Parts: sequence; structure tokens; C-alpha cells
Amino acid sequence: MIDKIVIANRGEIALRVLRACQELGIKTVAVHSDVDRDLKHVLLADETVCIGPASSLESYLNEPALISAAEITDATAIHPGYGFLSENADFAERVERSGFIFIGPTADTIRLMGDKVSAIKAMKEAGVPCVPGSDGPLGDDDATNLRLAQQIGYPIIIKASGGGGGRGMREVHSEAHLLNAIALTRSESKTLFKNDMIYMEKFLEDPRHIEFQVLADQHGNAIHLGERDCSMQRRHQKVLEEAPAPGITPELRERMGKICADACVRIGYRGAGTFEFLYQDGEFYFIEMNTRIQVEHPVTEQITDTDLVAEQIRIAAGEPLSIKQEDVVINGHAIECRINAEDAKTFMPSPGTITHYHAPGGAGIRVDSHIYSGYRVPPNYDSLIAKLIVYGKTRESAIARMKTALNEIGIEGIKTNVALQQDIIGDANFQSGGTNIHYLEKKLGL
Ligand code: MV4
Repeated sequence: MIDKIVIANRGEIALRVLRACQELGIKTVAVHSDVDRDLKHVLLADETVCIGPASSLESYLNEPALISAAEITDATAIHPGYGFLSENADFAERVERSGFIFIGPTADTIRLMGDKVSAIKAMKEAGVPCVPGSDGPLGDDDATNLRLAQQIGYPIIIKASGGGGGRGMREVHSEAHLLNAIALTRSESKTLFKNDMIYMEKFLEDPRHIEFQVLADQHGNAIHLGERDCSMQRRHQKVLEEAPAPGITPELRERMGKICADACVRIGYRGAGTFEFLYQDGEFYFIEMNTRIQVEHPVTEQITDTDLVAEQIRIAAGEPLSIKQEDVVINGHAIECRINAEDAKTFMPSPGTITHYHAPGGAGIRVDSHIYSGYRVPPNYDSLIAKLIVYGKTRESAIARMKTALNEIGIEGIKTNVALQQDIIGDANFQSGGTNIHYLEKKLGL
């Protein structure tokens, strides 16, 4: 039913989507900016369309150019990947109104989840445990807000409803700072998100970031594929992810996974999705839902032996899920290290030409990357150049394989974070498992 897909993205995820299309016998259209003619997926695609200059705003975010590319190639569907327009409800609407299938949830669902106050309300009503908080937007009455914070108990956090991923939040540790923090977060929110809606939650001081992967079709079926631990992060940028999350028992996984899958049915969710939770003292607290395929999806694929991108495409085509919940068996352990073109000390992007590239290999090693010897990393986009994913029967064997793979990978000509990843993999606390969201920044002395 879907015979040609426009891949509205670049880099490793565009290549990942292209591979899924090829395996499904679907024709591919690679759209690319002026500086991306030499991307690996562009060289492999059935058709290519240049959609604009290097600047993302004029290319990968250029909605009319993307729709035109679908029109002139007579494509059926558009896959947005992650980032760029993947969680833009207006774009999803525009795609569908132009007669194409948007590979993702409906525009209404994207809009619901993009607004954190409405997302939390929907999830709470669907039985998902949320952080104790304001249960809706904060009003303008100081006395009411002071009373609310006192009831929740300090420390609390003020968040912008239009925010997410770490933007537009402010911790408040005592009553004296509350009203000022509300005013500042509200005004920031207005500037950043053109939306002054804010809300309040209990601030969790040392949580882990654990997220559940779900798939839901258009026939009322929804399943979960277990969880990922994404706590190893710096400044809201994930550095290393793993699945399953250390210390989560099969019973807790099934209980939380079922809550997520049931919530999908309740809200009429469709496609791949991720429920983000904070996990502290044995309890899960929902914070956000992502309506896209995520960077770290491969660790789930490795331990469940599934193809999440192929499932996204099948769902978009109106087919039922190819897997039932009983068929989802979690086997072994997977770890992903994000390899970035960046300076080791400043973490600033470090674009340039990769003069030599040697990929690691061997049993249980997967490399999702568009790079090759001679490839030039442009300065215009994010600095992720490869995802090194390892699988092992146990967490210990996965760690051992990652050590080998990190030692084996060779990327010359540009700076990378390979040494940082080696430092993390060799870290005694990481090896013990279950480090929280603050661990890496503390280790790095930030
Ligand atoms: C929180 C929190 C503590 N308590 N909410 C940051 C990103 C956004 N998705 C939500 N975030 C947080 N929300 C409450 N009630 C701490 C964070 C947080 C965080 C969460 C996940 C991964 C990394 C993080 C880094 C700093 C803060």
C-alpha cells in the first residue's frame, strides 16, 4: 500500500529508514541540502531531490520543499526520522492534507503530547503514574501558587508546558524564591515557545531516566517492548543508553509496560512512541511522551529482535502489528554509545573531513552510521556521526564487547568523543549499573 517513501531527514537515521524501506521492497526518495549530496543514503536512494541550502531552516525544515519533493516523485508517504519536523503537528497535518501519509501519530496526538500540561492530564486519566504536581496550568494568583507548592513540598520545579527535553524549567528550593521563579519561567516560556502556560511538579533530586518503547496500530492493538535506561547524559544530551534498565525486575517491567500499552489504546495512539519516566526509590513518574522514533531505538531492537522502523511503516500503511505482546521476549542486554564529532574538552562540534574510518565488527556489534573514509562532516547539523550498539547475553558481556568495539573503531581527521565513551564504559559505578541523571556531569566535574 505504501510503495514510495520520502525520507525527510539526514545522516544515520535517514540511512536507517532507507534500509528498512529496501527490506520491505519500498522505493526511496532521499531529500538533501546543498552540502549533503554525498550522504551515504543519498547515494543509495532510488531518487534524490535537493530541497535547499545548508541551513536547516531552508532545507530539512522547509515544509513546502518537502511536500513538493513528495509530489514530484509521486511518493505515498513521508518518514520524518527524529529531530527536524518529526514532532511538528502542523507539518504532520500539512502532509496528510496534501494527500500523503505521515509516518507517525496523528497531528492531534502530536499536538496533545507537545503540550506537556495536556499530555500529563491525558496520561493521568489513562492510569499512568505522574509526578505529584499542579495537575494543570498555574494561574496568576500568588497565594494559590504558594499554597500549592507548600502542599507538594519543596523542592519543586516549574516547567513550561511548551517545553520539554530540558528547555524552560526552573528548580525552586524554598518558598522565598517561588513567585520570582514562576514569573521568570512564564516570561521565558512566552519568548521561547510563544506560550505562557507553566506547571509545577515535585522536584525529584536523584532520579534515573527510564523510558518505555511502545507500538500501536490503527486497529486498537498496542504493545510495549520494555524499557531503556538513558540516565547517562550531559546537558540534556544523552551519551550512552542501554536496555533493559539495570535493576528493573520482569514483574515491574510487565506492570509498567502494560500501563503504557493500555494508555496507548485509551488515547488512540498510533505508531512508535516512547513514555519517558523519572525513576526514583522504586517508583516511576511519567514526565513526557515522544511521538517519534528515537535515536536510541536500536538497543530495544537488539534485545527484542524487532525492526521498529519497519513496524512504523507497516502501521502507517494500515497493517496490523506484526508482533503480539506474547511474542515480545526480552533477551540479553544492549548498549549504545553515541559517537559525536566534538571536542573532548569543550564538547563543541568539531566538523571536518574524516580522512580514515575503520568500523568495528564481530559478533554482537552493530554500527548505525552514515560515515565513510573521505566523508566531510558539515558544520550545519548535529554532531552525531555514529551509533555503536553492542549486544551480549549479559550486561557484563555487552560491556566487554563495547570495550573491544571502542578500542577497534578508528575515526581520523576529526575530533570525537570516543575517549569519553571509553572512560564511561570503564567506570566502576557505570559497571555496577543504575547511575542517575546527574552522574556523568558530576564525574566530569560540571
Ligand atoms: C524533572 C526532574 C526532576 N523532577 N522533573 C529534564 C528534561 C525534561 N524531559 C524533564 N527533565 C527533568 N524533569 C521533576 N519533577 C529532572 C529533570 C532532568 C532530567 C530528566 C531526564 C534526563 C536528564 C535530566 C537532566 C536534568 C534534569
